[in-house]
Amino acid sequence: MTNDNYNPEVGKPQMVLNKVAVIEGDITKQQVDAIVNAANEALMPGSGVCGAIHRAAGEGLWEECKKLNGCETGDAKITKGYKLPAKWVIHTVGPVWEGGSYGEDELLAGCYRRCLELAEQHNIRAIAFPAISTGVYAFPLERAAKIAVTEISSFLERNTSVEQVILVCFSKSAYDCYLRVMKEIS
Ligand code: AR6
Repeated sequence: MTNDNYNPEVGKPQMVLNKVAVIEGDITKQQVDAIVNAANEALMPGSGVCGAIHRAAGEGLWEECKKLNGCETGDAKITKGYKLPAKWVIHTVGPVWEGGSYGEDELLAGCYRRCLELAEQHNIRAIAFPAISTGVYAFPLERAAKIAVTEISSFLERNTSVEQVILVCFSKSAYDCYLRVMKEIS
């Protein structure tokens, strides 16, 4: 029997979203191959998640970051994880929120894409992301979460090397927001 309504694309977002988990927690504690750092263009130890990652990784991380010549907004660079449980840290620089008309959405999408490209190049199977730009850089959380989930699922649709993506939320409200967005998009 043929089904004229058959569409192989239906269900695909749901399938790739099975590889995405949302948790509330501290990214520095994640037992994954790589964690993503919401960094600054100088790749200096800062506050927020960046400060926590540098503290947990130890001096070696900052020594390696110094040699990388910084990182542009929307781009990403990779280092070792030093004392972290994760083998790698992927440093990406999210945009500073300036109202939304300065290419912030596309820059943030670029962060997720570049991190996942680096993950693919380094055979990273499990990767954890914080909510890039949503702290000091003040990107609205729900808008950022939609961009994160959209970019991650479109990457997972065309790439099978990354098997697990963990979205690490640092508060219950961020966790609830991500879950809402995941439901909307799936
Ligand atoms: N684990 C997971 N998420 C965390 C953690 C943690 N340990 N700590 C904070 N968050 P932010 P940005 C969340 O400010 O907005 C730094 O100084 C936090 O609740 O760390 O991209 C850098 O050096 C928020 O939702 O990064 C840059 O200068 C999210 O991580 C600048 O801040 C991102 O908040 C980057 O700002």
